[in-house]
Amino acid sequence: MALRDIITVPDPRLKQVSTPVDTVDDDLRALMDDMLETMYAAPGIGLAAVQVAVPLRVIVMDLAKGEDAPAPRYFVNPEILWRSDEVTPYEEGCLSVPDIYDEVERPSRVKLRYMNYHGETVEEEAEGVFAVCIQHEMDHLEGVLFIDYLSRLKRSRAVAKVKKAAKAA
Ligand code: K1U
Ligand code: ZN
Repeated sequence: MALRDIITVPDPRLKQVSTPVDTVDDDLRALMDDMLETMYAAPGIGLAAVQVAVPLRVIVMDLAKGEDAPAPRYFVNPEILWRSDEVTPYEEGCLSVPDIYDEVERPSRVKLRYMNYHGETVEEEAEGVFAVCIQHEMDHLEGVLFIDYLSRLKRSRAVAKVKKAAKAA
């Protein structure tokens, strides 16, 4: 396993639309292992492959809290089959927009279909932080960032802040 670099705004690679995966094979599992290690090290609760500059439709996530045992999850070619009309606000962050947090409203519940680490097709419903995180990560697959939901002023301030911090580092 290896740590990968997480790309940050305004890197144009974050705007790419990611490509579907053909087969869940050992090469893809190696990518997912690297992504999970990179996400834990950041630290974060989710990561899309495009954030490590691999534009494939792959997401990793772990929503285990504090002292709980790790609970890694893998989503290959995820699709949203259904969204609730009800929406919930949540203060989101993003490893590609470090140290910026703001509220985004999204459907409270979604029904998903995806392939897991073993290439098996799974359907399940997500709610709470799981629903927030999977929708945030699936936006990455379309080249959309949570700051794209904010005002133009807030978005440009966020990008400027990340650029300034990167230059200083
Ligand atoms: O960059 C990403 O897509 C990961 C992002 C996921 C996310 C967080 C909050 C709402 C929606 C999506 C993060 O993990 S940001 C870091 C974070 O939330 C966190 C870090 C350490 C402990 C707990 C949370
Ligand atoms: Zn993100």
